[in-house]
Amino acid sequence: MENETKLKHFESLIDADSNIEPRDWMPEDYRKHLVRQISQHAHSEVIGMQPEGNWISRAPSLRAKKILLAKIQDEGGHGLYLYSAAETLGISRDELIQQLHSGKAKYSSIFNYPALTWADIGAIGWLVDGAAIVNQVSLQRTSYGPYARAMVRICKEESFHQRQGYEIMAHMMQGTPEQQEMAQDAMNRWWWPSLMMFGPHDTNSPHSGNAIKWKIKRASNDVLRQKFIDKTVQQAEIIGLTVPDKDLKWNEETKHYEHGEINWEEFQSVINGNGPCNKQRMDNHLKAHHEGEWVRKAATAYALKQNQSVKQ
Ligand code: BYC
Repeated sequence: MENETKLKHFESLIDADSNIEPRDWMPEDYRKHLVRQISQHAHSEVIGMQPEGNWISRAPSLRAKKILLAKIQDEGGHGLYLYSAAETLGISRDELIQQLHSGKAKYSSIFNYPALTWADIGAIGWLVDGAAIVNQVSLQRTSYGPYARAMVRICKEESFHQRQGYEIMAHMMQGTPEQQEMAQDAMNRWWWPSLMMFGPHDTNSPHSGNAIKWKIKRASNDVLRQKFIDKTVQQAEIIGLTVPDKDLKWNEETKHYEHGEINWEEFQSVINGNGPCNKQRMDNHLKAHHEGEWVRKAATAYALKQNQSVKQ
């Protein structure tokens, strides 16, 4: 087919809400857009294991430790589904990791903040996974088939993650004044970075135009952020936590909460490498990558040997 006919076919699939599959022709810009977004998403899942991983050995009970371990392993699994989805677009895992190490590929700003107390583990599950679910539920209907299918399973797991975080916060709010203070402090530190996870306002989001046109994004950054705020403020009230936003107020007409302005300078500074933990996160990733080299080599050699014996 001529390129123009191929483009028309691609557009007709998008218009009909059909998935684009790896075998289908797609515009180069669509492919690149997906590689950027899916790899950023995969890197976020894997780097996101670090703030929580730090607390496995300090979990306050065996039950809490088992739940945290399971959650962190889930995040590693999410990274693997997403790297596989990105690989269907014709880029290798090695190249994706190289792009992360060189700084060409980003990961979510949120994982550059430290987890200082056990209450932070509650706040991460409740707020960070809570924000991630709102975004990922909408991505279950994204136009690229392998990405949409990965999201279905990821969302089921994220919903357990969100509940375990909320349970920790609810528990602490029923505890001693010190525990309540710890929970409020974690809320104060994670609230604003969680809102930043949805990305810049729609008017400042350079990728949104194509993303909406190609149905990669099914809802805009601001729409998803608002959805998260509306449901989370009510959850905070139920357990007695205060949202650290003096401008937050319910608008009876729109039936939404209005919120104060996000500190976009902080967001830009964090995504440009200057957050409190950017260096630590990348150093840890590089170290684990180098230390795991022998495993990758052994796995590749084993796969080659298996292939040879099948051919013989
Ligand atoms: N952090 O035009 P825009 C999890 C960048 S992990 C860093 O709006 P787009 C979990 C953006 O990349 C779940 N950078 O972009 C794991 C772009 O820069 P580049 C993570 C950000 O792509 C472990 C520029 O700003 N979820 O749940 O249309 C433990 C302009 O932005 C961020 C995902 O990855 C950010 N927050 O929209 C616990 C969801 N926001 O690339 C939990 C998938 C924006 O031109 N991703 N930027 O250099 C998306 O839905 C979209 O990519 C975004 C941004 C909404 C994040």
